[in-house]
Amino acid sequence: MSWNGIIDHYRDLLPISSKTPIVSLNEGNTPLIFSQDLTKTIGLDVYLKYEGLNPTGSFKDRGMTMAISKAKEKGATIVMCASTGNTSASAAAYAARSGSLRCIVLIPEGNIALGKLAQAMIHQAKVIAVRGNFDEALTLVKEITKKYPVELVNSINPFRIEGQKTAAFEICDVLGDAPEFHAIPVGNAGNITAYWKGYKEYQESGRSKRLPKMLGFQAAGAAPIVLGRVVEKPETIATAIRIGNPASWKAAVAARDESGGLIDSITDEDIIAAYKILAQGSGVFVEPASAASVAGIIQLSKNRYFQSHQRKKIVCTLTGHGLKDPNTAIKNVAQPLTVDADMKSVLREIGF
Ligand code: AN7
Repeated sequence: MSWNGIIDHYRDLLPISSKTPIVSLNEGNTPLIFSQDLTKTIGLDVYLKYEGLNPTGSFKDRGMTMAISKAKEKGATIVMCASTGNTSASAAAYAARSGSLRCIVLIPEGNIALGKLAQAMIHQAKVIAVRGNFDEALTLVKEITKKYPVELVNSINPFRIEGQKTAAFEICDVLGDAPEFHAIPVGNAGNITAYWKGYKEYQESGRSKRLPKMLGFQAAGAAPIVLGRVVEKPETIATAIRIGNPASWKAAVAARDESGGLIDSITDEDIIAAYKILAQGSGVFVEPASAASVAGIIQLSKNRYFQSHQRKKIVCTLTGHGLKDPNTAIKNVAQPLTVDADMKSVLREIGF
């Protein structure tokens, strides 16, 4: 059976009608990869939901197919978002795919990964770098889209959440039920909101029985939900989640509390350690923000949080592909050596 994207597959659980023009790049249906390496470390069965394998390399595509389809249905001509990079890459691609929508993106100057910038540009979005951070850019976008005929496609757009909840459906479909725990990075907090909505709806519709405890992780320098206050100058190496005032703050807290989970913070050091553990122990290359979910569960495991839950299932969402941010990868590993083009020199380097 061919896969034609999340709207086609989960149509009956999405606010879509026969009149909605579907704009899709066949997103979704991403692999759920069992990690032997992390299962050994954590003591739970660890599965990785590799969202970096979506068409533009991040989970945003699930939300964007919905937001762009609904914008087109409404007759919009321009869409706009603020972005730490992945939303802009996805919006730009889906706007191009729509064949009619113009796309405008505001990014924080100097703080978006190279691959994401390249994507927004090649898809011909109007890219505007602001001298400020994501939160300031989002405030501008909210004001502009309120006053002008421009459709907002950040995750405060409810159709984004609708699309993104399908990742939870896919996990239940593969595992036969929801896992006991779900770990996820938290930035603007749309995705944790979407997963929780998805898990609840699948249970209500009788397609799954269990509800997972939601475990959200923010970077220590950008952890407003953990601190309980806005962070004016968020800082982290994980630029995707360099956000100090998340739009879906309340919904994330509700997901945490209703599920009996938690939202915690991890240091940049631990994020980079988990980033390498994923690449080197599981063979999965993600961008730094995505490693937050794995860094988080390693930390919880060290604190014996999972002690009485041996062999239960935990799913970690890996939100974006490692190729988005090649600079961070190269900076954090040993550089390749250059040798003369002769057998002796090469063999010496291999250790023969
Ligand atoms: C790789 O692109 O906010 O908590 O503007 O790109 O739903 O915001 C990106 C967020 C995690 C956090 N991992 O998700 C944007 C943007 C990656 C991300 C998050 C983002 P939310």
